[in-house]
Amino acid sequence: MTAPAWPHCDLPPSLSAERRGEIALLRLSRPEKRNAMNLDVVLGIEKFFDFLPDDVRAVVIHGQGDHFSAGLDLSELTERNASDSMHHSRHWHRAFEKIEFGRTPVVSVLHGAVVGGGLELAASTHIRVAEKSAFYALPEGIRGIFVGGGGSVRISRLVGASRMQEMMLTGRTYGAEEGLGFALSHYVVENGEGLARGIALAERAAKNTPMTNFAIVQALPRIAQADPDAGLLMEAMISAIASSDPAATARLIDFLEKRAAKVTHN
Ligand code: 1HE
Repeated sequence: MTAPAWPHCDLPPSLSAERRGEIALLRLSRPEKRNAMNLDVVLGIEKFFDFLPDDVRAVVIHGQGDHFSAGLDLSELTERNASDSMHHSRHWHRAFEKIEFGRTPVVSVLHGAVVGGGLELAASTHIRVAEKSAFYALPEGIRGIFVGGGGSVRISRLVGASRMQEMMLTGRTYGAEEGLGFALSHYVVENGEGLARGIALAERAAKNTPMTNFAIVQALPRIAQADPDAGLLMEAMISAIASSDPAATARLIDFLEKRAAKVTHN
């Protein structure tokens, strides 16, 4: 049975989407090509985030079939000149920026190959849940190309430029568990359990106030990249705005009057 069409915008057949309460699920649906991303997919991702309904509070991205994504659809590359390739890369940048700096937290659920542009997509999400089958690689070096979906900014930020060089120079793969060591994986779960965990985490993040999530998604990465003086000033301003939100006051009173959950560690 095919999922009903996403009513908020037209998506290409290689993408499908559905609602689960406050959460929207976006699925890469091109398993016969291992969810390799052609321009249709990239533009579809951008459109999905452009037309995300206001009442969606978090998004989960996952992949159909045995792999999250084999990256760039390499069949598109053979006919492009340098100028086409540059503009093509800028499409990827725009689409993934909508994820990284959008209105909601975005969770990616990873399994099988998370390679090349697939890893660039995952790196633009805020929380990464990896099933044990997931493996990370940047085969661009082997293919005679370079990252073009924001990887040199986002992946190098996660793993460090040195490790990224090593991955690209040698084609080395890292597994889900190894990815925990450098934030490619935030969670590792059994095979087949990623989507449920990803949805649970998205639902958890969706319970934060919209203002706090805005600060975490929009402000925090910019503060982290700013010079420390400007960063601390931005932090003070965002912190003041977030804590003056009536929703924050209500939560603080709930805690002080013993109605809110304590922080627990199990
Ligand atoms: C593809 C692609 C693709 C599979 N573009 N068609 N990415 C890569 O270098 C990874 C290339 N793919 C692989 O290494 C393997 O396909 C996988 C490890 C991901 C999966 O292996 P497997 O055995 O399950 O599948 P398969 O038999 O290799 O592939 C099934 C089909 O998908 C086959 O097509 P078919 O017509 O023969 O059935 C493959 O050709 C096709 N396919 N991957 C096009 N990537 C913004 S810049 C980003 C730069 C990059 O992402 S570079 C990394 C590219």
